[in-house]
Amino acid sequence: MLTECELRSLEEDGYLLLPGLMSPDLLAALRRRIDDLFEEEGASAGSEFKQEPGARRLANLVDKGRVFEEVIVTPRVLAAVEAVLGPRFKLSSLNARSTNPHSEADQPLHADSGAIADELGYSVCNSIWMLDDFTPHNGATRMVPGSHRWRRLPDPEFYAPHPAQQLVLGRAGDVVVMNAHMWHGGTANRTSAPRRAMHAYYTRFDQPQQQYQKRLLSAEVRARLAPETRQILALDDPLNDELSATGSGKSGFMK
Ligand SMILES: O=C(O)CCC(=O)C(=O)O
Repeated sequence: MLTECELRSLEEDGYLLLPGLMSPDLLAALRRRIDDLFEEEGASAGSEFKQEPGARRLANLVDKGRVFEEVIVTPRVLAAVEAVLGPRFKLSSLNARSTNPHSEADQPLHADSGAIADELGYSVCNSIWMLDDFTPHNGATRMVPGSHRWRRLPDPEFYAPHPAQQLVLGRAGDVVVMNAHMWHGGTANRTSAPRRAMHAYYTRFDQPQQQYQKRLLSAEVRARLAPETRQILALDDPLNDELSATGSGKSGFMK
């Protein structure tokens, strides 16, 4: 499913760009649903998780449209996540983030959930679904290749450019899978249009979900899910219930 070269990028750099992973129809459906949700949710958008100055966010997306149930089980993405986390993992959260036009600040460099690799290895892996082109000026994500192997977190005030950082550019429809221990962060959007992305975030079986899916999903959505989708959401997993009922909700940098 992944080539040697793709696996090596993930292992050594900590990220892998999957160009054109979304079909034009999927891209259009995701944009449409996400724009509608921003409109419907207004000032409360993102409040199930966290809100962020300079960007609009949506949280708990699996509960908000059938199209999202499909994306969380995309085979190429799951193969890359498995290469990072090993065979036992689950969705941690599905969010959208749209960097505002003329936003002023970069996000600080961070590792997602403030996680550090432990004796079992890596525990967090994210995928960034580009719903707009990521250009040098509109808030593309910066990444510090190889930093997932350093096993430490950046200073929480690391807003300055890191000497080794790369701006990850791509076209709408591309997906980047990243080892989320790798230091990264969104950058300021210096254009007049928003830069939209969706984040499908996965975690190892022994960690809490960032958003406890069993509690957040409506009965109607839960009733229609395919077995594979239930599994990736850890809906029938007593260990996840124990871990996530109290322990979820952590961001890499937002309070
Ligand atoms: O949307 C992006 O460019 C990255 C965002 C990110 O790293 C985060 O919100 O934790």
